[in-house]
Amino acid sequence: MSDVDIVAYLKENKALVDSALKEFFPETNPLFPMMRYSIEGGKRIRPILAITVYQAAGGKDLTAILPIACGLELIHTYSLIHDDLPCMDNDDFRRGKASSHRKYGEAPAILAGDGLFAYAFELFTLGNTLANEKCLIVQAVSEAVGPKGVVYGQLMDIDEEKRMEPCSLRTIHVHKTAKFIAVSVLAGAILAKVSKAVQDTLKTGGLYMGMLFQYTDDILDVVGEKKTLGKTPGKDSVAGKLTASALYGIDGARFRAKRYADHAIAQFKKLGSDFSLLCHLTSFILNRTF
Ligand code: GRG
Repeated sequence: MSDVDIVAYLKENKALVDSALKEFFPETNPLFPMMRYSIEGGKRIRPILAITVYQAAGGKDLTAILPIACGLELIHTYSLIHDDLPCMDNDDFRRGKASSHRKYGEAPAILAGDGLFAYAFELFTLGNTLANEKCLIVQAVSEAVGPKGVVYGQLMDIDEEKRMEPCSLRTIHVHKTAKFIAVSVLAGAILAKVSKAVQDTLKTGGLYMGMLFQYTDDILDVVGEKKTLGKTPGKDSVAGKLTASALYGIDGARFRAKRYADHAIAQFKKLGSDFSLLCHLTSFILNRTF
Protein backbone atom coordinates (compact mmCIF):
# COMPACT_ATOMS: atom_id res chain seq x y z
CA MET A 1 0.00 0.00 0.00
CA SER A 2 1.31 3.45 -0.83
CA ASP A 3 1.86 6.05 1.87
CA VAL A 4 -1.35 7.86 2.78
CA ASP A 5 -1.87 10.17 5.75
CA ILE A 6 -5.09 8.53 6.85
CA VAL A 7 -5.32 10.61 10.04
CA ALA A 8 -5.22 13.82 7.98
CA TYR A 9 -7.73 12.31 5.54
CA LEU A 10 -10.14 11.50 8.38
CA LYS A 11 -9.71 14.94 9.94
CA GLU A 12 -10.37 16.71 6.66
CA ASN A 13 -13.46 14.65 5.89
CA LYS A 14 -14.81 14.92 9.41
CA ALA A 15 -14.61 18.72 9.03
CA LEU A 16 -16.50 18.42 5.74
CA VAL A 17 -19.25 16.32 7.33
CA ASP A 18 -19.43 18.57 10.40
CA SER A 19 -19.90 21.67 8.33
CA ALA A 20 -22.62 19.98 6.24
CA LEU A 21 -24.35 18.80 9.42
CA LYS A 22 -24.38 22.39 10.67
CA GLU A 23 -26.33 23.43 7.58
CA PHE A 24 -28.95 20.78 8.24
CA PHE A 25 -29.69 21.93 11.79
CA PRO A 26 -31.79 25.08 11.78
CA GLU A 27 -32.94 26.13 15.22
CA THR A 28 -36.58 26.37 14.24
CA ASN A 29 -37.88 24.55 17.30
CA PRO A 30 -36.42 23.13 20.54
CA LEU A 31 -35.99 19.63 19.06
CA PHE A 32 -33.17 20.66 16.72
CA PRO A 33 -30.78 21.84 19.48
CA MET A 34 -31.48 18.61 21.36
CA MET A 35 -30.71 16.55 18.26
CA ARG A 36 -27.62 18.63 17.56
CA TYR A 37 -26.33 18.14 21.11
CA SER A 38 -26.03 14.40 20.52
CA ILE A 39 -24.69 14.78 16.98
CA GLU A 40 -21.65 16.72 18.22
CA GLY A 41 -18.45 14.82 18.97
CA GLY A 42 -18.53 11.62 16.90
CA LYS A 43 -15.74 10.32 14.69
CA ARG A 44 -18.01 10.35 11.57
CA ILE A 45 -16.75 6.98 10.33
CA ARG A 46 -20.01 6.04 8.56
CA PRO A 47 -20.42 9.30 6.58
CA ILE A 48 -16.71 9.27 5.72
CA LEU A 49 -17.05 5.74 4.34
CA ALA A 50 -19.95 6.83 2.11
CA ILE A 51 -17.99 9.84 0.81
CA THR A 52 -14.82 7.78 0.29
CA VAL A 53 -16.57 5.14 -1.80
CA TYR A 54 -18.54 7.72 -3.78
CA GLN A 55 -15.33 9.52 -4.73
CA ALA A 56 -13.38 6.29 -5.35
CA ALA A 57 -16.11 5.28 -7.78
CA GLY A 58 -15.74 8.55 -9.68
CA GLY A 59 -18.51 10.56 -7.98
CA LYS A 60 -17.77 14.28 -8.19
CA ASP A 61 -20.80 16.03 -6.73
CA LEU A 62 -20.23 16.60 -3.02
CA THR A 63 -23.60 18.32 -2.70
CA ALA A 64 -25.22 15.03 -3.72
CA ILE A 65 -23.33 12.72 -1.34
CA LEU A 66 -23.21 14.99 1.73
CA PRO A 67 -26.93 14.79 2.63
CA ILE A 68 -26.72 10.98 2.31
CA ALA A 69 -23.56 10.88 4.44
CA CYS A 70 -25.16 13.14 7.06
CA GLY A 71 -28.33 11.04 7.07
CA LEU A 72 -26.21 8.00 8.00
CA GLU A 73 -24.70 9.94 10.90
CA LEU A 74 -28.17 10.99 12.08
CA ILE A 75 -29.33 7.37 12.22
CA HIS A 76 -26.14 6.32 13.98
CA THR A 77 -26.59 9.10 16.57
CA TYR A 78 -30.20 8.08 17.04
CA SER A 79 -29.07 4.53 17.81
CA LEU A 80 -26.59 5.85 20.38
CA ILE A 81 -29.24 7.95 22.16
CA HIS A 82 -31.58 4.99 22.43
CA ASP A 83 -28.74 2.61 23.34
CA ASP A 84 -27.88 4.84 26.33
CA LEU A 85 -31.42 4.89 27.74
CA PRO A 86 -31.99 3.32 31.19
CA CYS A 87 -34.07 0.55 29.60
CA MET A 88 -31.16 -0.37 27.29
CA ASP A 89 -27.47 0.08 28.26
CA ASN A 90 -28.19 2.77 30.86
CA ASP A 91 -25.19 4.92 30.11
CA ASP A 92 -24.74 8.38 31.63
CA PHE A 93 -22.05 9.54 29.22
CA ARG A 94 -21.68 9.65 25.46
CA ARG A 95 -19.25 11.44 23.17
CA GLY A 96 -17.48 13.10 26.09
CA LYS A 97 -20.53 14.54 27.82
CA ALA A 98 -23.81 13.64 29.51
CA SER A 99 -25.94 11.31 27.41
CA SER A 100 -29.15 12.77 25.97
CA HIS A 101 -31.49 11.40 28.65
CA ARG A 102 -29.16 12.62 31.42
CA LYS A 103 -29.20 16.12 29.96
CA TYR A 104 -32.80 16.46 28.80
CA GLY A 105 -34.71 13.65 30.53
CA GLU A 106 -35.88 10.36 29.17
CA ALA A 107 -38.93 11.35 27.11
CA PRO A 108 -37.21 14.28 25.33
CA ALA A 109 -34.22 12.00 24.59
CA ILE A 110 -36.46 9.38 23.01
CA LEU A 111 -38.03 12.13 20.90
CA ALA A 112 -34.63 13.55 19.89
CA GLY A 113 -33.75 10.05 18.67
CA ASP A 114 -37.06 9.73 16.83
CA GLY A 115 -36.46 13.14 15.24
CA LEU A 116 -32.99 12.13 14.03
CA PHE A 117 -34.28 8.88 12.55
CA ALA A 118 -37.06 10.50 10.53
CA TYR A 119 -34.95 13.50 9.55
CA ALA A 120 -32.32 11.16 8.08
CA PHE A 121 -34.81 10.00 5.47
CA GLU A 122 -35.64 13.61 4.60
CA LEU A 123 -31.91 14.11 3.93
CA PHE A 124 -31.58 10.89 1.90
CA THR A 125 -34.29 12.08 -0.46
CA LEU A 126 -33.34 15.77 -0.63
CA GLY A 127 -33.37 17.43 -4.08
CA ASN A 128 -34.85 16.51 -7.43
CA THR A 129 -32.01 14.49 -8.97
CA LEU A 130 -30.91 10.83 -8.78
CA ALA A 131 -34.35 9.75 -7.57
CA ASN A 132 -33.75 6.11 -8.49
CA GLU A 133 -30.41 5.92 -6.66
CA LYS A 134 -31.87 7.67 -3.59
CA CYS A 135 -34.73 5.18 -3.54
CA LEU A 136 -32.21 2.29 -3.66
CA ILE A 137 -30.24 3.89 -0.81
CA VAL A 138 -33.39 4.27 1.32
CA GLN A 139 -34.21 0.62 0.64
CA ALA A 140 -30.71 -0.58 1.56
CA VAL A 141 -30.44 1.58 4.69
CA SER A 142 -33.91 0.60 5.94
CA GLU A 143 -33.01 -3.05 5.53
CA ALA A 144 -29.67 -2.64 7.31
CA VAL A 145 -30.95 -0.71 10.33
CA GLY A 146 -34.45 -2.16 10.72
CA PRO A 147 -35.73 -5.52 11.97
CA LYS A 148 -33.31 -7.47 9.74
CA GLY A 149 -30.38 -5.39 10.97
CA VAL A 150 -29.50 -3.04 13.84
CA VAL A 151 -32.82 -3.31 15.69
CA TYR A 152 -32.59 -7.12 15.72
CA GLY A 153 -28.93 -6.96 16.78
CA GLN A 154 -29.85 -4.70 19.68
CA LEU A 155 -32.67 -7.03 20.76
CA MET A 156 -30.18 -9.93 20.84
CA ASP A 157 -27.67 -7.78 22.68
CA ILE A 158 -30.05 -6.89 25.52
CA ASP A 159 -31.39 -10.46 25.82
CA GLU A 160 -30.28 -11.60 29.27
CA GLU A 161 -30.98 -15.24 28.38
CA LYS A 162 -28.66 -15.33 25.38
CA ARG A 163 -26.01 -18.05 25.23
CA MET A 164 -22.48 -16.82 25.82
CA GLU A 165 -21.07 -18.48 22.74
CA PRO A 166 -19.46 -17.55 19.39
CA CYS A 167 -22.60 -17.83 17.25
CA SER A 168 -24.55 -15.43 19.51
CA LEU A 169 -21.67 -12.97 19.42
CA ARG A 170 -21.53 -13.18 15.64
CA THR A 171 -25.30 -12.61 15.30
CA ILE A 172 -25.11 -9.54 17.52
CA HIS A 173 -22.07 -8.05 15.81
CA VAL A 174 -23.30 -8.68 12.26
CA HIS A 175 -26.68 -7.11 12.92
CA LYS A 176 -25.88 -4.40 15.44
CA THR A 177 -22.79 -2.99 13.77
CA ALA A 178 -21.52 -4.67 10.58
CA LYS A 179 -24.65 -4.20 8.47
CA PHE A 180 -24.67 -0.48 9.22
CA ILE A 181 -20.99 -0.07 8.30
CA ALA A 182 -21.58 -2.12 5.11
CA VAL A 183 -24.56 -0.02 4.06
CA SER A 184 -22.53 3.16 4.61
CA VAL A 185 -19.99 1.81 2.11
CA LEU A 186 -22.78 0.71 -0.21
CA ALA A 187 -24.61 4.06 -0.14
CA GLY A 188 -21.64 5.82 -1.75
CA ALA A 189 -21.43 3.11 -4.39
CA ILE A 190 -25.14 3.28 -5.23
CA LEU A 191 -25.05 7.06 -5.61
CA ALA A 192 -22.02 6.78 -7.91
CA LYS A 193 -23.95 4.19 -9.96
CA VAL A 194 -21.33 1.43 -9.81
CA SER A 195 -22.14 -2.01 -11.21
CA LYS A 196 -23.95 -4.64 -9.14
CA ALA A 197 -20.78 -6.77 -9.07
CA VAL A 198 -18.73 -3.92 -7.57
CA GLN A 199 -21.54 -3.18 -5.10
CA ASP A 200 -21.51 -6.82 -3.97
CA THR A 201 -17.75 -6.78 -3.39
CA LEU A 202 -18.00 -3.51 -1.47
CA LYS A 203 -20.84 -4.85 0.64
CA THR A 204 -18.90 -8.01 1.52
CA GLY A 205 -15.81 -5.95 2.35
CA GLY A 206 -18.00 -3.56 4.35
CA LEU A 207 -19.42 -6.43 6.42
CA TYR A 208 -15.91 -7.62 7.30
CA MET A 209 -14.93 -4.04 8.10
CA GLY A 210 -18.02 -3.74 10.32
CA MET A 211 -17.10 -6.90 12.23
CA LEU A 212 -13.61 -5.49 12.65
CA PHE A 213 -15.10 -2.20 13.89
CA GLN A 214 -17.14 -3.91 16.60
CA TYR A 215 -14.21 -6.13 17.64
CA THR A 216 -11.98 -3.08 18.09
CA ASP A 217 -14.84 -1.37 19.96
CA ASP A 218 -15.03 -4.34 22.34
CA ILE A 219 -11.25 -4.37 22.78
CA LEU A 220 -11.10 -0.62 23.43
CA ASP A 221 -13.83 -0.94 25.99
CA VAL A 222 -11.34 -2.88 28.09
CA VAL A 223 -7.98 -1.37 27.18
CA GLY A 224 -8.79 1.93 25.44
CA GLU A 225 -9.38 5.60 26.09
CA LYS A 226 -13.16 5.54 26.33
CA LYS A 227 -13.00 6.96 29.82
CA THR A 228 -11.42 10.17 28.58
CA LEU A 229 -13.98 10.36 25.78
CA GLY A 230 -16.79 10.16 28.29
CA LYS A 231 -18.06 6.62 27.72
CA THR A 232 -18.55 4.73 30.94
CA PRO A 233 -15.42 2.57 31.13
CA GLY A 234 -15.89 -1.16 31.13
CA LYS A 235 -19.65 -0.88 30.81
CA ASP A 236 -19.79 -3.45 28.00
CA SER A 237 -17.71 -5.95 29.89
CA VAL A 238 -19.95 -6.25 32.94
CA ALA A 239 -21.39 -9.68 33.66
CA GLY A 240 -24.03 -10.66 31.13
CA LYS A 241 -22.53 -8.57 28.32
CA LEU A 242 -21.38 -10.73 25.43
CA THR A 243 -18.38 -9.06 23.81
CA ALA A 244 -15.40 -10.27 21.78
CA SER A 245 -13.00 -9.53 24.64
CA ALA A 246 -15.25 -11.26 27.20
CA LEU A 247 -15.56 -14.38 25.01
CA TYR A 248 -12.05 -14.67 23.56
CA GLY A 249 -9.88 -12.55 25.86
CA ILE A 250 -8.01 -9.50 24.57
CA ASP A 251 -5.42 -11.50 22.61
CA GLY A 252 -8.05 -13.76 21.05
CA ALA A 253 -10.17 -10.74 20.11
CA ARG A 254 -7.13 -8.99 18.60
CA PHE A 255 -6.27 -12.10 16.58
CA ARG A 256 -9.80 -12.30 15.20
CA ALA A 257 -9.95 -8.54 14.53
CA LYS A 258 -6.83 -8.88 12.39
CA ARG A 259 -8.46 -11.73 10.48
CA TYR A 260 -11.54 -9.59 9.74
CA ALA A 261 -9.26 -6.75 8.59
CA ASP A 262 -7.44 -9.13 6.23
CA HIS A 263 -10.74 -10.37 4.79
CA ALA A 264 -11.98 -6.79 4.26
CA ILE A 265 -8.76 -5.71 2.57
CA ALA A 266 -8.82 -8.79 0.30
CA GLN A 267 -12.28 -7.72 -0.93
CA PHE A 268 -11.35 -4.07 -1.44
CA LYS A 269 -8.14 -5.01 -3.28
CA LYS A 270 -10.23 -6.80 -5.90
CA LEU A 271 -11.51 -3.36 -6.95
CA GLY A 272 -8.10 -1.96 -7.81
CA SER A 273 -6.15 1.08 -6.71
CA ASP A 274 -9.08 3.53 -7.03
CA PHE A 275 -10.48 1.97 -3.86
CA SER A 276 -7.19 1.76 -1.95
CA LEU A 277 -8.37 4.29 0.65
CA LEU A 278 -10.73 1.60 1.91
CA CYS A 279 -7.70 -0.61 2.64
CA HIS A 280 -6.06 2.25 4.53
CA LEU A 281 -9.26 2.93 6.48
CA THR A 282 -9.48 -0.78 7.38
CA SER A 283 -5.91 -0.73 8.73
CA PHE A 284 -6.68 2.45 10.64
CA ILE A 285 -9.70 0.79 12.28
CA LEU A 286 -7.62 -2.28 13.19
CA ASN A 287 -5.04 -0.10 14.94
CA ARG A 288 -7.34 2.59 16.33
CA THR A 289 -6.95 3.74 19.91
CA PHE A 290 -10.32 5.54 20.25
C1 GRG B 1 -32.68 1.53 14.25
C2 GRG B 1 -30.37 2.41 14.15
C3 GRG B 1 -31.49 1.90 14.98
C4 GRG B 1 -31.36 1.80 16.33
C5 GRG B 1 -32.34 1.26 17.32
C6 GRG B 1 -30.71 1.34 20.15
C7 GRG B 1 -30.54 0.49 18.94
C8 GRG B 1 -31.76 0.12 18.15
C9 GRG B 1 -29.34 0.06 18.53
C10 GRG B 1 -28.05 0.36 19.18
C11 GRG B 1 -26.92 -0.15 18.32
C12 GRG B 1 -25.56 0.28 18.78
C13 GRG B 1 -25.39 1.32 19.82
C14 GRG B 1 -24.51 -0.28 18.23
C15 GRG B 1 -23.11 0.07 18.62
C16 GRG B 1 -22.33 0.40 17.41
C17 GRG B 1 -21.04 1.11 17.75
C18 GRG B 1 -19.79 0.37 17.56
C19 GRG B 1 -21.05 2.37 18.20
C20 GRG B 1 -19.86 3.23 18.37
O1 GRG B 1 -19.64 3.85 17.11
P1 GRG B 1 -18.49 4.91 16.89
O2 GRG B 1 -17.24 4.41 17.53
O3 GRG B 1 -19.04 6.14 17.75
O4 GRG B 1 -18.43 5.23 15.45
P2 GRG B 1 -18.89 7.71 17.44
O5 GRG B 1 -19.38 8.37 18.68
O6 GRG B 1 -17.45 8.01 17.12
O7 GRG B 1 -19.77 8.00 16.26
